[in-house]
Amino acid sequence: MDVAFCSHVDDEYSVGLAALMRSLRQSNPHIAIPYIVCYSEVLSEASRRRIELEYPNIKYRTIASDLYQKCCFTKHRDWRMSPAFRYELFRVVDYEQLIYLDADMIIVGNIDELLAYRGDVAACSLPPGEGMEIKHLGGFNSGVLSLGKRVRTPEIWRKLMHVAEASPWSGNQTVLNLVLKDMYHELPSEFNVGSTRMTPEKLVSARIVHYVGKRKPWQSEEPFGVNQIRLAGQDMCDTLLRLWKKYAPEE
Ligand SMILES: [Mn+2]
Repeated sequence: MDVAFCSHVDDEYSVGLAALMRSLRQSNPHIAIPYIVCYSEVLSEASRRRIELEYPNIKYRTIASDLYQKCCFTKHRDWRMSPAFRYELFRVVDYEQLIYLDADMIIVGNIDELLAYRGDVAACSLPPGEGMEIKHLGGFNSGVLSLGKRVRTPEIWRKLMHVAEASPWSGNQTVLNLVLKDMYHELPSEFNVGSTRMTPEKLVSARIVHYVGKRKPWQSEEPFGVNQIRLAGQDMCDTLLRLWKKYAPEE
């Protein structure tokens, strides 16, 4: 099977990726395809050990961060890793299909359907009202992306960079949508269920839970932001934190 997973991490997000990998192995023990872990500049030995304990087939790749210096973003969020690094996916030419997963996710159900997809772009659609600049246009959430070989080309990469450098955007999701929205295949929503509008019903049917927002579950001093707590409720946030901790790496 010429398919690989891919995530982008720094030393902090490696904690999220370790939990994601553990949840992947527990919910889908039959899956051991290559996992490309991308980082910019350095990834510590401790981070490497943390993820290598959780997944058997890791391949490291450095991000050519210099290429993305001219991409700027609005200040609504303090991005630790540049969101522009996501465009680097379009410079990975190996593998027929590349499945990108945000490191702030937990896999709780079978994902064979996601692995079986072959085509240009597959993603879950954005819930109505979400998506910052594209909230009135609709589009896809860029946290889970299956990208075929035909879209990982210098032409598409240049198109993304052209849009990315033209204006300060809220994140990469807007840019990816502006370039790729017309060709995307919609995955069932269970493959990327955002934490902010989580309900008990959605959680039961979810295959992938996405801890969206500024705060992350491994940031123990404040694992959820006020917006998340207001929208999902304190009880649901407690449930989501317990779920994440089931897969958290031992520190
Ligand atoms: Mn995310």
